[in-house]
Parts: sequence; C-alpha cells; structure tokens
Amino acid sequence: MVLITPHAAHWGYFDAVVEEGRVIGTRPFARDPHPGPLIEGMPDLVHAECRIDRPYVREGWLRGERRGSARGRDRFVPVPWDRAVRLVAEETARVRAEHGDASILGGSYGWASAGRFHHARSQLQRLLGLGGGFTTQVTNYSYGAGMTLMPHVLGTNDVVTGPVTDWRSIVGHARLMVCFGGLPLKNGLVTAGGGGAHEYVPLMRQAVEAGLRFVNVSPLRDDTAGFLGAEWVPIRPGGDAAMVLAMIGAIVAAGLEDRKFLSRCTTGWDRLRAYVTGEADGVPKTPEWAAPLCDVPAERIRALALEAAGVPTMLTATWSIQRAEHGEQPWWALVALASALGGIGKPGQGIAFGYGSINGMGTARRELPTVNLPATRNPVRTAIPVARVTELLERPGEVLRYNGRDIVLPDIRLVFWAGGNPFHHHQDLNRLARAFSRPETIVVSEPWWTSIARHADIVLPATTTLERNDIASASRDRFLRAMHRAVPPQGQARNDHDAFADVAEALGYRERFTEGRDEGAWLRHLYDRFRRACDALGETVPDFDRFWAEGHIEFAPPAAGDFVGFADFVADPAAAPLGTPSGKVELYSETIAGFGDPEVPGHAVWRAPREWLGGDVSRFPLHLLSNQPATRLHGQLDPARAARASKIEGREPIRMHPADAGARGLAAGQVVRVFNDRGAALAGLVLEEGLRPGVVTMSTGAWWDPRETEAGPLCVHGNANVLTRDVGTSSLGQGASAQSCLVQVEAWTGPLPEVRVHRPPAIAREAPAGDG
Ligand SMILES: Nc1nc2c(c(=O)[nH]1)N[C@H]1C(S)=C(S)[C@@H](COP(=O)(O)OP(=O)(O)OC[C@H]3O[C@@H](n4cnc5c(=O)[nH]c(N)nc54)[C@H](O)[C@@H]3O)O[C@H]1N2
Ligand SMILES: Nc1nc2c(c(=O)[nH]1)N[C@H]1C(S)=C(S)[C@@H](COP(=O)(O)OP(=O)(O)OC[C@H]3O[C@@H](n4cnc5c(=O)[nH]c(N)nc54)[C@H](O)[C@@H]3O)O[C@H]1N2
Ligand SMILES: [Mo]
Repeated sequence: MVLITPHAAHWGYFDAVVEEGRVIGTRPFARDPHPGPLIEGMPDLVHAECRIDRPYVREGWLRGERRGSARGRDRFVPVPWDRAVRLVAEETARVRAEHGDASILGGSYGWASAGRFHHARSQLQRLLGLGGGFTTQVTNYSYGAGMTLMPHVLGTNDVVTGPVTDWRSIVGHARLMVCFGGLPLKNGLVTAGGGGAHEYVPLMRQAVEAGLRFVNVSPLRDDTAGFLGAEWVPIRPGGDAAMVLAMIGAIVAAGLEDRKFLSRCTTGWDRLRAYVTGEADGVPKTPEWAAPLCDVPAERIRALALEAAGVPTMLTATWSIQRAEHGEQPWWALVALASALGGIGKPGQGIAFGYGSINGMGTARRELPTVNLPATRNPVRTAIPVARVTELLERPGEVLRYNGRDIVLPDIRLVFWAGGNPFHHHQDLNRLARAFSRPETIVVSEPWWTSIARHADIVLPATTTLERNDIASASRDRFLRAMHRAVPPQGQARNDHDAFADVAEALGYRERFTEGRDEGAWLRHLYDRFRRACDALGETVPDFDRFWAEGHIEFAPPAAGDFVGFADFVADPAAAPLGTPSGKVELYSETIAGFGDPEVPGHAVWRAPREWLGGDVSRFPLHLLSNQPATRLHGQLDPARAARASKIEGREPIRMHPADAGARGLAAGQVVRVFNDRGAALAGLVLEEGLRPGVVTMSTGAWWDPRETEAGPLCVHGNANVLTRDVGTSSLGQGASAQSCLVQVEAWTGPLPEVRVHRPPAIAREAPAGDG
C-alpha cells in the first residue's frame, strides 16, 4: 500500500510517498509556484547507509582517555540507550559540580531540520537551561558581522533579516538594481524552518518584464540568473568597500549627493565626506583610487555611480560579502551610498541585504506569529560570538573583544551539540579538531555519522523528521505545514525530545522538561499558543484538528500596498526615530568610535584583508570562495542524489577559469589538490568561463574526510573549510571570515584515496555491561 503524507524540509514542502515502511519518493507541495529539486533526496537521507543505528561511546573515552585524546580517530562501542542516557546525565552532573555550569558549551549552533517542536537546538537548550545553564553562542555564521554592525547604524537588523522593501515595490519603482554578490538562484532553494512558496523566480521575471536593469558585481557571472540579462562587473573578492566608497566619491565630486536626505535623516555625513574627499587623510576615494584595489575600471565605477544618482536605484548585497575580513565595512559603505543617493525609505529604492541569500526575502507577506518552542531561562550569562568557538576552546581564562565588550572565555569541559555541525560550519578544521581534543567529554545527537558525530564521545542516534510529527513554520513564508510521521524510527533512533526527557529524568527534572506533555500534547499546545497570538491580531486560523487533517494553512499575502523599509522614519524622522543613539542613520557612530579599535573607526573605511588578490600572492595565488552549495543545504543532503551526482571521481567540484587551469596544465574532470598552509583537499576540476580569473570556488558541505599524509592532513573528499582562515571579521563583529582565503591548486598525481565518509566509522564489539 502506498501512503502519501504531508511533510516539510528547509528545502521545501513536499508529500512523502511511503511504501512498506520506506520513503520511496516525494511530490512537491501543490501550492508551491516554483518547487526546488532538493526534496527528491529525502529517501536517500532517511535510509542512508550512514544513519546512526544505535547509541555509541568512543572506545578510548570508555577507557578514561579524555582531554587531548584521539577524538575523531577512535573506534565506537555500541551501548544500550539506558546506558548512554545514564552516561550523559552523570557526565553533565559531574562537570557542573566540579567546574561550574559555564564549563558546559551548549550553544549548539546549526540549522537542524524543519519542524519547530523537535528543533534539536531548542530541545537541547531547554534540557541544559533547566539543568543549571550553559555557555551559549550569539550571532550566526550567516551575517554575524552585519547583525552586530547594523543596530549601531540603522538601529535595527530588519535590513538584514526582513521585513525588507518588497519585490512588488522594486518592480513598480526601481529602474536599476545593483547587486553586490548577485542574486544567486541556488540560495533561494532554502527557507529556514521550511518554506511552502518559492516565489523569487516569478518575482525576478516580473522585474525583467518591468524593464529593471540589473548589475551583478561579483566574481561569478552565475550569481545572477541568465534571464535577468545583468551586466557583469567581475570585481576582485574583498574589494567591495573600495568600490562603494569610490562610488560615493564620484557622486560627491559631481555634486549629486542628496543633501536634504543626508541632513534630515543621517548623522556624521561630514565625517564620512571628509574621508571620502581625502580632507581627512589626504587620500581622495576616487574611482582611480579604487580601481587597482577592486580591479574594476575607474570609468565603470564612475559611470555606475552617476547612473545610480540619476534613476531610482535599489542597492543590495549578499550576506557573503560580510563573511570576510573587515566584512562590516562594505555593508556600512553601502548604507552610506544609499544615503548619498537619498533612496532609503522611498518605494523601490534604498538598501537591503540578502535578496539573493535566502528564499522569502522581499516577498510580500504579513508579519504573523510563528510556531516555536519557547526558550527557557539560561542561568549562565556567558555568551561568545558563534564563530569564535575554536578560540573559546583554545584559550580559557583569556579575554575576547567583541562589540565594545571584553568577554572572559570560560574553561569548557563538556560540549553538547544537537542540530549543528561545527565540522561543517567552522573555518580551519584542522585547528578546530585540535581544539576539540581539549574538553573532557563531547556529546552529540545526530541522525547521521557526520563529522561532528565522529568527533563525539557519546553519540545519540536521532530520528529524522520523517520519523516524527511536527509543525513547520517560518517567518519568511506564508504557509504553515503539518509534518506527519511517515515511517517508524530507523534502527534505535529516538527523537531528541524523548532522549533528553530521559536525561532530565536521570537528573531529577523530567516533569519540568516535558511539562507532562508527550509529542501530540506539545504540538496541540504550541499550535494553540500560535492560534491565540493570531487571534490577538484579528487573524482567524482553524483549530488544530482541522489544520492537521488539511496539512497546511495559508496566510494570503496583503492584497495591495507595497512594503517599503524605513518609510515611516523617512516620512518623519522626529516622530519615528531609528533605534540608534541619534535616532538617525549613523554614517558616523560615536559608539563604535568609542570602542577604540583603530581598525574599526567611527565610519565606513577601506581596510585591505590580509588574504586577498590585492596582497602577497607569491605562494598562494588563487582566491578561494567557499559559497553555499546548489546541491545541498550545508552538510545536509551530501549523501543524497543531487550532491552525489555533482561530484567528480567522488570529489567535490572546484571551479576555475580556463586560463588558470591552462597555466597549471590542468584539464576539466581531473582530480586536483587544493592547498595552503592550513590544509589541503582533493577536488574535481570544472572549468568555468564565467569566473573572474584568479578566483576559484568550492561550495561548502562535502563531509570532511581527513587522512594523515606525509605532506600533512588531507581531506580526500573536498571540504573547503580545511583551507579557510579562522579569524574574526574584526573586534566589532567577530563574524566568520571564510571568504578571505588564498590557495594554490596543482594536479593530484598519487593514487586516489577512497572517500569513506558516507559510510559508518569503525565500530568495536559491544561493551560488556557494567563498565564505563
Ligand atoms: N567556508 C564556509 N563555511 C561556512 C559558510 C561559508 O559560506 N563558507 N557558511 C556558514 C553558514 S552561513 C552557515 S548557516 C553554517 C551552517 O552550518 P550548520 O547549520 O552547522 O550545517 P548543517 O549541515 O545544516 O548542520 C545541521 C546538522 O544538524 C543535523 N540534524 C538535522 N536534523 C536533526 C535533528 O532532528 N536532530 C539532531 N540532533 N540533528 C539534526 C544534520 O544532520 C546536520 O549535521 O555554515 C557556515 N560555514
Ligand atoms: N542551495 C542552498 N541555498 C542556501 C544555503 C545552502 O546551503 N544551499 N545556505 C543558506 C544560508 S545558511 C545562508 S546564510 C545563505 C547565504 O547566502 P550568501 O552568503 O549570499 O551565499 P553565498 O553563496 O555564500 O554567496 C553568494 C555569492 O557571493 C559572491 N561573493 C563572494 N565573495 C564576494 C566578494 O568579496 N564580493 C562580491 N561582490 N561577491 C562575492 C560569490 O560569488 C557567491 O556565489 O544561503 C542560504 N541558501
Ligand atoms: Mo547561514
């Protein structure tokens, strides 16, 4: 018998097709105007060979080998669930008692899966919060630098997270859209929390029909869809701030800055202007100054600036351009450019970040409540910016400077991760692995044998979403989805909530953790809260049973009226001030200047990154961009069909300009070694005309498969993060700076090592009962 059940993933809503207890296929959500192909990988995931079939404990850990041990290389010993639960409970209790609650790291950054009740990180933080607290992580890898900066500049992060000026407004009013980093279609495949509507392709087509001209300022031509007919400006990676400051310089030189807007709505223009004209430092930021930095011809920069000053212009940048050293600066400079153009708050104009970074940015929708597991209090106050995790483990007791504060790094003894993979998301993995040998115990909950599971001491096998009931709900989507359980738990996998409830029981607080509810009762409870919140806004939604039976709810988009970011503020800055100290757009921030870091002064500046093509390229002459994968979501779906089909000889593709390949005697389809002083990876060569020479791209997400070689550690599969540098964007944002990375590429001449990472690791025989 074939069963069809409603379900959802970050990569789209779908119906699961189930036969005899196995997921055999998927059908896209009927209401999705432009469903993506990644949902087709669901059967591969649920029934993957690399599912964790039961709980395990690392062999050496059982022998008492804790700090500085062979984590990541040891064998795993199968243990029964009750023993795994007891070990987790005893370890957390021991570490709390001996070292204090802050010595547990429970930040657990990561995307986990769609479905808001079984959201792994929320469940884990509930467990650890009720148990006494934990050191947590703030900000994110996506836009950590930008989200720390923007409250100083605009008093809000709406310009990054939304709501942003919507596409209807852009289509109706803009004539030019300048896109730093482009508007990559691949990024629109995913919606955090699961999305029912992929509307960006139809929306962009409307923009083309309306005659909007697009400019793609990016090293990669494909960052805008062919049908946009965009002009391609192949900028040097990391050069954006120079180009944008020079555009402001050209506008000022032509006397075209919008003085009325600048005086009504901004503060600090005089300071920025003095920097741009060179009065402040003797260096006028002209297009001729910027050209050798960003490697865009001066005339092109000037012409684009003057064009933007003459027609209604929308500016945007992807989140990626701030994921680089000094990544705060191009974003701040873009806010300044939008201010000089006077477009902020006007229909179809101004600035917003991320139209090309994720699905749902700029789709017309109403701001409605979402379904979420409410957070519990965390009694521990220590929080680190998420991307400083290696430093946290490396230098306990030392100080980390972040956003004007000094954070004293705690001494982490136990790490608990559920729903994220630092061996996917973090930079310089060889260094991270060394740092991960320092804690005494690592506990990981995972459905698959990902690299974080392989670096655990205690491994808890989690269900996938298809093995449980849940509700998908995303702030950037207009649907809400019932996620019906489609198949029984695979192997001994359990829901994070159930496993953690047992840990809570062993520690004496099951009732506080579950509040006496099981899965079904929780879903009703969360839905009812949501329904009441909708009621309060005058929005009627069906009761739980009807929602569950029908499979989804739709909130119709607003019938008319475009959303324009900052419209209220610009209409009357005194009546609707921004949340900045001055109430205006801060082109100069006294607060940031007061932090006293000469690298991050009070206004946007040009600062050259340490690794880029404008600097020393004698040893590593290629700039590596590790962008988001078209075939996956991060490390998720790497074992599924789309990602597998994209590999070359089983290796992750690296894209390179034919001229760079020719100079190295390399041919398409060949396996190459990509390397720098931090690490090396094998990859399969793809030649790409639409790539700026000197730049190579390798998408993130190939599971890390490290081997020791005479020349040092080698990832035989092609994980870009063995190459990236692990340093904060600056003392302000401390964001990830993965995009500032130089490498060299050469032919791989040795025998091809087997990629083993999609199979389970070495398993030892079952441990005799009683020890450990
Ligand atoms: N070089 C480079 N690195 C980057 C980036 C880059 O641009 N370049 N981008 C960064 C960005 S923006 C991000 S957001 C991060 C993403 O980094 P992550 O969010 O950490 O990556 P994912 O692979 O999505 O990790 C989610 C993990 O949760 C697990 N999981 C899924 N469902 C469940 C569940 O129900 N229970 C449990 N226990 N586990 C579950 C999955 O198997 C997966 O391993 O990567 C960052 N890293
Ligand atoms: N299919 C798919 N979609 C995703 C994700 C995924 O894993 N898979 N991840 C999601 C997540 S978590 C996030 S945070 C977003 C991230 O969204 P983004 O950060 O916007 O995505 P990226 O692909 O890293 O970068 C977009 C493009 O920016 C360009 N770029 C890089 N460096 C520079 C530079 O210095 N200057 C200029 N001008 N351009 C540059 C690159 O060519 C790259 O293709 O994507 C989301 N969407
Ligand atoms: Mo992200």
